[in-house]
Amino acid sequence: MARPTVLVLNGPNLNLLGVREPTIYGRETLADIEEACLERADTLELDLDFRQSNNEGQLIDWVQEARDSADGIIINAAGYSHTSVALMDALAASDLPVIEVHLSNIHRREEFRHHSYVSRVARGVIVGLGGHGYELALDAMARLLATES
Ligand code: CA2
Repeated sequence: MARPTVLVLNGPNLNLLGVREPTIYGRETLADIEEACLERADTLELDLDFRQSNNEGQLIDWVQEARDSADGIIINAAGYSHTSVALMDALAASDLPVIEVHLSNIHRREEFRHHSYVSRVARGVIVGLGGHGYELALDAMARLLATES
């Protein structure tokens, strides 16, 4: 039987992880997080499609395509979490389970980060646990897919 596919989307500036601002986001790079996710996904018998873009339209295109190519979406939309109604609409239209991840605890930070449009369409939200949050999201997604399909 085919393994379920989970699309992991990363938004703007996350390509800079580990390179700039280590005091907020730590020293782990996005490539490190991808590697840990690949390992975790393999243990969970999931296929992983891990991507990053700085472009809102590109993220929306990938969410639209996921309807036919993925079984669930894990997303750290970065700055677009707080601004993008369009990305929220695309996630809602995908009809796929969505789990939102943030490396930092957005609720301990500036007021403008406390609201996320993505949260409104997410089944669950994991914040403040760094790269480990992505692995926890994969665990949760595996359980959702196993119990709901
Ligand atoms: O905590 C998170 O994961 C965020 O999604 C990260 C976003 C921020 O806008 C959200 O409020 C919370 C920022 C991603 C940019 O990451 C950088 C990494 C290194 C250097 C500069 C930015």
